[in-house]
Amino acid sequence: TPLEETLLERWKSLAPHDLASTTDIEKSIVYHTTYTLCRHRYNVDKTAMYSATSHSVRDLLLKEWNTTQERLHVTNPKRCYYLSMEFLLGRALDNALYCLSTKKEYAESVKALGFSMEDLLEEERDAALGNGGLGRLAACYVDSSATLEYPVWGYGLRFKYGIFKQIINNEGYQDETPDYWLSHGNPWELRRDDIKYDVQFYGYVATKMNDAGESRLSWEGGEKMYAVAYDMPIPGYDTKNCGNIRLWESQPHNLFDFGAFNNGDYDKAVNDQKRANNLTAVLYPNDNHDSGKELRLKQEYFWVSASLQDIIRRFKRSKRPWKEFSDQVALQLNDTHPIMAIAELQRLLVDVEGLAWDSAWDIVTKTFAFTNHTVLPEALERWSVPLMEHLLPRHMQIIYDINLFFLQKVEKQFPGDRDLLNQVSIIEESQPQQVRMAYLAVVGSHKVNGVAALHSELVKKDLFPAFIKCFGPEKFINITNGITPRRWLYQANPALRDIITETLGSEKWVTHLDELAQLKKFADDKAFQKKWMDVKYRNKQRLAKWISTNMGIDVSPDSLFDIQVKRIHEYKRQFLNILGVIHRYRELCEMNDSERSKVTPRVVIFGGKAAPGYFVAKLVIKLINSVAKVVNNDESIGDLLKVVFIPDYKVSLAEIITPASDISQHISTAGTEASGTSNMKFVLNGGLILGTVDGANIEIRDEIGEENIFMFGTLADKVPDIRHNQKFYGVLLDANLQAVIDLIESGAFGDASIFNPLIDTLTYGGDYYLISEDFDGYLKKQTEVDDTFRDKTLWAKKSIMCTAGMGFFSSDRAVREYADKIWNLKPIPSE
Ligand code: B1H
Repeated sequence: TPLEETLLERWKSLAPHDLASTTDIEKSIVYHTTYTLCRHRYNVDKTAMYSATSHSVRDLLLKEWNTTQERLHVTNPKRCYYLSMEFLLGRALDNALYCLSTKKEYAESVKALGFSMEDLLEEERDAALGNGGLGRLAACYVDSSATLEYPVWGYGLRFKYGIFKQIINNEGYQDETPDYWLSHGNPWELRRDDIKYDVQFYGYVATKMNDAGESRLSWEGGEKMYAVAYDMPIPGYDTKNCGNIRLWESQPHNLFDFGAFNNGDYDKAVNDQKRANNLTAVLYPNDNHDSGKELRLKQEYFWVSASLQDIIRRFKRSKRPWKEFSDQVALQLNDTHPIMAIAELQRLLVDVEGLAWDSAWDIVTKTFAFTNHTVLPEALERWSVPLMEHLLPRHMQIIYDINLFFLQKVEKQFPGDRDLLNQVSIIEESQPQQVRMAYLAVVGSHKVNGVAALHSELVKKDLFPAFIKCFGPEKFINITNGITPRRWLYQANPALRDIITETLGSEKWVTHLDELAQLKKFADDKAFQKKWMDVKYRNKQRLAKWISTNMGIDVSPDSLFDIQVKRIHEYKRQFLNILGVIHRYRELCEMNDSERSKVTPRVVIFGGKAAPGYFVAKLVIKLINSVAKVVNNDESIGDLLKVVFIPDYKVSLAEIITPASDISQHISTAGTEASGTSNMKFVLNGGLILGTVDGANIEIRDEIGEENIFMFGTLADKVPDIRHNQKFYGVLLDANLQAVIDLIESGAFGDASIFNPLIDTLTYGGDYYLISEDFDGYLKKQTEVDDTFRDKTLWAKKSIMCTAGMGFFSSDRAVREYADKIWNLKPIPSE
């Protein structure tokens, strides 16, 4: 019940704004140490200090969070909800300090209390609730939405364990340990005990009479769990607007099953509890791969059910008629994972709210839009019909009906075209039948988008060709990914940030990234080039120091830093990279001193996790580490070649690694990497790219100029024919590649038999990722990289032109495109 008007005034006059202010930071930190953490001043360590400081900063954020919610409550605008299984946020403190423009003040206060801000920042655990690019993209989009003052909320799951921690063991293999990121508490989340919904599983469908005496289908019985909300405030940069991510945690419904207990079945009583606690315990660690596990489907439904209940409750408060739902709500489906939301909204509208099927379906299709992030067949979710019937019986019926009505429409439009009906059916006629989730998304959404220009073409051509016939091409659009310049330049690269601001005369570029284009004027300026390359050098020193401290390997910042950090996957071709390294090592071994003196010294840096069950990917990690061991200990090679595999690659490490690259590699087989976003981060930080004609590499080339990027490899439209021919005629390995394989097989990097399964991927049944086909082009480009790097002036110019051309790749631009082309959403200014 809302408070009366006079009481509201009293509440307002008592609002404790003085406690959440920057006037007395030290006091606020000591207050939180004493009353939030209950720590005595004799007992304050770095961890406690980090926590107290974060709570103090959180107060500032919550003030903005509250006024933002009040503003939205009063204006009641259309809102967008971004449904994403993953949010790969990384650390929050540094970002919040910058967004609130109070880093300097906090650093001074922390110092006055006897600590260093740098130390405290290192205390924070990454929020690693994601696998890779897809989860990090969601994090960049909520940053931009908050900054641009769009009323956008993210909805996801509060996993107790994020992506596993990667350890490289003594033999050079990947081991996994759980990431219990909440072990020291999490000051950045707020548990909302009052925001709690029932979520149902299993059971059966019954026919029931509603109040109007009509018969309705109803989902009965089964098992219930609670979803409890946790909010994470998302600061906007240079605005008083504050966004939000709402994450659901599963909880037992009946805290204790007294019935079972009284019957003496203590195990059963505890069982429900255990099951509920398990549901949101762990993030599935597969990138670009569908696990097909029942628990995963349960997680997906749990999350979308709770989110929709929350969204509908908010909508109902506005007292608007249902037909206005899509004027108030836009729902963006981040890949196939939340697609059950389509069937769930239809169920809630028809079964629970009593709408007619057609009116409900009209609302559903006007509300949802779907982003596809991959064309790899193994990543596209399909759920078996028997599993779905068991877990979500009513949804299965609804999906059948959605399919039936859709196919009837297609039949009317194209009478007698049975092939077409088979091609677009949501149900795949296999044994057992499968629900094609991506097809359900296409049928249930008003827009479908890919994430880079080439990818969006492939989505139309390869994934959904038959749907173009049914819906027309306008439904399928492209919105090229973007990254937030706040985290990926402003925060990660302070030295570059400062010379950009100094040169451009203002910080406008931080929210208007196109302003970077003005740097082009200085690309030939010798003094500016020197400043620019000095910054790069310092960033390389910072990374070299990290590597030396944490891995005991010494690398020289004078070498060319060549970096490939991303999930380990065959399609991303880290294998090609390490085979190239072995080729380089072979050549070095054969050179005399005079030849060696002309070589560009290189440090080849790898990083990334392999899914725990992905055998071949894990073998690539082993090969990299075996090669590193030999090369790094070959004294005759010295600094000419070093190989480093940085363990446990994550957002906070990316912030140190990205600014330190001379070259980074984005070398996926053409047509496989939907977009890539680390490519954008490296180029934004003045790093050059060695890449294939794939994903967003293509648009980066178009923006920065083809003279500033090293590109090679087979084009996407040639790939299918080459694969086809290989199947028939076999693979004739490139001669240099054969020599590299021979070296591995000679035992130069340890027991060669271990690597057989890896080497087999090049020959048996074809070289699916075209490593042999692209090997020669790759080596030639690498030579060009070496030669170009020796021309310091030319390299400096290219590096400046890289950063200068990256305006387009801001996530601000991407989010604006979503708002204009899909969500029909307007910003709600905070002032
Ligand atoms: C991307 C995924 C993905 N595409 C399934 N697809 C997953 C698929 O847990 N699962 O089941 C997890 C992740 N991730 C990436 O999305 C693309 O590979 C990148 O190219 C792209 O840049 C990124 C963001 O669009």
